[in-house]
Amino acid sequence: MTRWMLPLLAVLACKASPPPQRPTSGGAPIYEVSVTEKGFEPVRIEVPPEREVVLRFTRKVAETCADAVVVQGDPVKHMLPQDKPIEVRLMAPKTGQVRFACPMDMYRAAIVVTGG
Ligand SMILES: [Cu+2]
Repeated sequence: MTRWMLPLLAVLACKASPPPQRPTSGGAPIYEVSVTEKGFEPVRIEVPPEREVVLRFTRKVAETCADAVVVQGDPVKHMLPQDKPIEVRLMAPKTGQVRFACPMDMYRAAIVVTGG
């Protein structure tokens, strides 16, 4: 290593930025949702208005009828294989909530718009 490289390395080291508060996927905040024996956890996820968000579902139990998730306004039934995170992208409305549930509509949860 030559002498002139040392200041350059110092500059590069300083450019390391702190990690974001919440992990993002293409700029959209990611919210973790687990599927347990109780169903979806958490059942209420507060999100900012009019913003694309990502729900990352991880099914942690083998025996559950929530082996898929249906999101209000989304015609696709998203299969949830065990222990494999599945990301579902959706748009938060201006106000109110977007519900999601197992295909039988037994386990229910929702993203709820708060603040601004
Ligand atoms: Cu169900």
